[in-house]
Order: sequence, then C-alpha cells, then structure tokens
Amino acid sequence: MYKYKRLLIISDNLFMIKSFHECVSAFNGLQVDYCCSAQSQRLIDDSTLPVKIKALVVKEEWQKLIDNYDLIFSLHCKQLFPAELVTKVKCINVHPGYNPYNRGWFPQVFSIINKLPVGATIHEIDEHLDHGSIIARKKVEIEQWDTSYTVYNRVQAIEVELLKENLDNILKATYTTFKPEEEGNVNLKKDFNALCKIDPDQKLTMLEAIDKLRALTHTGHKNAYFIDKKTGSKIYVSINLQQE
Ligand code: 0FX
Repeated sequence: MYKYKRLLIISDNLFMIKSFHECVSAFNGLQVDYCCSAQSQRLIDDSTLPVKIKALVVKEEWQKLIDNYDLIFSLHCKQLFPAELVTKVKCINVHPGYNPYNRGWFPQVFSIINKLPVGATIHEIDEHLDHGSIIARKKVEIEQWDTSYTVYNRVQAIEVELLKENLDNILKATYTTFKPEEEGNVNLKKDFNALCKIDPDQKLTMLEAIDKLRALTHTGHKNAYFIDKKTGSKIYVSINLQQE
C-alpha cells in the first residue's frame, strides 16, 4: 500500500519531532527512525521524548542513508543535504516559510520586515536551499501587532496541519508537485545576525523601526541590540505590542 516504508526523520526541533511522531503513529507497518545534528545533544538526552534520537552527520553518512532508507524527512534539520543524497533517495523538507519567499533562516523575521508572504511549505529537496518542487504550502497572515514569536507559533501549527493533510499521499507517492513561481530570495544565519545589530544612527520611519523590533522580538531569545557607548556593552531591545 505504501511506496515508502523505511523512513528517516532528521530534525533539530523538538516540537516538529513530537508532532511528526503523533502524525505517523496513525500509519501501520512503517520503520521510522529519528536523527538530529550533533549540536542538538539536548534532543538525544531528552528522556521525555517518545522516540530515541541519534546524532547524524549527513555530509559524512549519506551513503548509509541511501542504503537503509527510502524516504527521508527534514523537519527543521540544521544540515544541508548533499546532492549525492537527494538525487538517490526521496528527501522531503517541512519548512517554516512560504516558498520561494524568504527561503532559509527564520522566514517570519524577514517577512515582518520585507512584507513577503510567510507560512509553511512541504517540498521535495533538491541541491539548493528550500528550493525543490512544492507538494503543499499555506500562508499565514501577519498582523500589525504580531512579533516573530506570535507568527512563528501560527507557522508551526500550519506545518502540522500540512503534514496531517499530506502524509498519506507522500507515503503512497500519490502526491503531485508544482514548481515555485520564481527563484525567490534566501536569508542566511549571517543575515539574521546582521539584522540584530541595531545602528543607533540609522534613519527609519517609526513604523519601520517598530517592524524591525517586532521582527526581532521572540520570547526566550535576546536578538536586537545596540552598543552602549559608555560601557561598550550590548543593550538588548525587544518590543511589547498590544491590540486594543
Ligand atoms: O527549527 P527552526 O524553527 O528553523 C530554522 C530555520 O528557520 C529553518 O528555515 C531551517 N530550515 C531550520 C533548520 O532552522 O529554528 P529554531 O528552533 O532555532 O528557532 C525558532 C525561532 O526562534 C526562529 O524562527 C526565531 C526564533 N529565534 C531562534 C534563535 C536560535 C530567535 O529569535 N533568535 C535565536 O537566536
């Protein structure tokens, strides 16, 4: 019934691992293994997780993956898959962005600023970042009172919704795909890091400044900062927005 029965899930995101496990539990007769990057040691050590997670270095161990799996899911995996892997095994990415816009790092942060669409996308992986044929995608609206955190929570809910809607077709290989309408744009970790450094002399309208700060406001993270001229230390900034 299923074309793909030997699944590997590679993820560095706790929420995505738990959500995928919940979705895939509804399907019988599958072998499902879970891996993460070495940097995600906390996932390997997490005894509350319903699955065992092993560390994996994709660029070194890809041949083993080709030999042992027929479908690989990247669920926010912080490693790039080499061309040798993606051309030999079906690899599918669940991405917290609306491809092809703001591909790469933390899409909602950039969408709050550049107003490009954001949402979630399930797509086949090719050798380029967040680039392959799209299986399904859905937009999330950004409101004027949103921060990175509130948008991201909605994006994750949509990712799970898309997984639930498409997993059966993916396992049976009965899904259809379409090409992204354009190449879009890519943001890397260094672009996010650059955004975090606030230039006190930059001229912006108030709304542009609010957009920048809300794009960098994410509960649990210190992002935007400027340098205190007197002490040389970083002063972190976040913003609190409330709709009436
Ligand atoms: O797992 P993930 O949500 O996803 C990220 C990329 O956005 C995604 O495009 C890529 N495919 C994946 C491998 O990595 O990342 P996270 O759990 O590190 O961060 C989640 C959100 O938290 C992020 O969208 C913004 C916020 N955040 C995170 C960090 C580490 C911050 O605001 N500041 C930070 O320093």
